[in-house]
Amino acid sequence: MELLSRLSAVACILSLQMCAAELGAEQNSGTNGTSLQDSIVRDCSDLPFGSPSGVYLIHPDFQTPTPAYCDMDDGEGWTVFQRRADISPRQDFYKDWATYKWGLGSLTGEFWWGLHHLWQLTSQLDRVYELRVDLWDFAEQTAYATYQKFTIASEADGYRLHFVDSSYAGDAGDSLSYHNGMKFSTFDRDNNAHSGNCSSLDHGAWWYNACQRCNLNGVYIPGSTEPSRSVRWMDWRGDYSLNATTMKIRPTNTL
Ligand SMILES: [Ca+2]
Repeated sequence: MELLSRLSAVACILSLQMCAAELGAEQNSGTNGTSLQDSIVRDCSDLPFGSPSGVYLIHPDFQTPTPAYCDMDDGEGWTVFQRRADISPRQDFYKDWATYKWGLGSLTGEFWWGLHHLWQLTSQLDRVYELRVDLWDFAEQTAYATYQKFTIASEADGYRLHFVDSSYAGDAGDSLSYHNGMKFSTFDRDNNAHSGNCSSLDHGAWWYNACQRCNLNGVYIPGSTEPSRSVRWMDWRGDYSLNATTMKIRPTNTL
């Protein structure tokens, strides 16, 4: 029963039909104890093992079908919420609060998924998320960083970033802990600790403090002479504008 429902859910996703209610009715009429909650694909980890990477409809709030890019390459089902890459024409990431709330770019290219969706997904009480950041430079070197119990607060709290202190692991260096506990800032919403607006100063949108050790939504400018504005991760390459980045989450089920 559960397998059939899962397969049905995937069929719904692949045909981009909104059939969550139908699946829920089917599940609720069953006798195997599963619930609507179990049948909904909330994040990419709910997709069947072996699903290919790509764009799927997920339901971060259990009901609203929301397109998301799922990285299935390691079989873990990562929900990707940010990607920078060497793609032309360039996606402009210097956008306002409303744009960062709902997302920008193309899910198959460069994009920001949306703070609203991130808040919905990470505010679930029964799932905790690991954040993974992957970085690429122009010499084909890569590095990564992970953080545990990643959450984004509500819009009323400025989509504040939080993860467990000292939970950094990886080989990229810890450039994100400086931003832990900060609200998100855009050029039209100064939520940072600097006297000016870090978003305007560093030409990006981020959980700026005063101001940053990483700026992954900065300006894509290889060889930049304006390092603070570039797509950088200070503790890996310093003042260096990166070739590519991704940010993604998966539930770890360790409350
Ligand atoms: Ca400020």
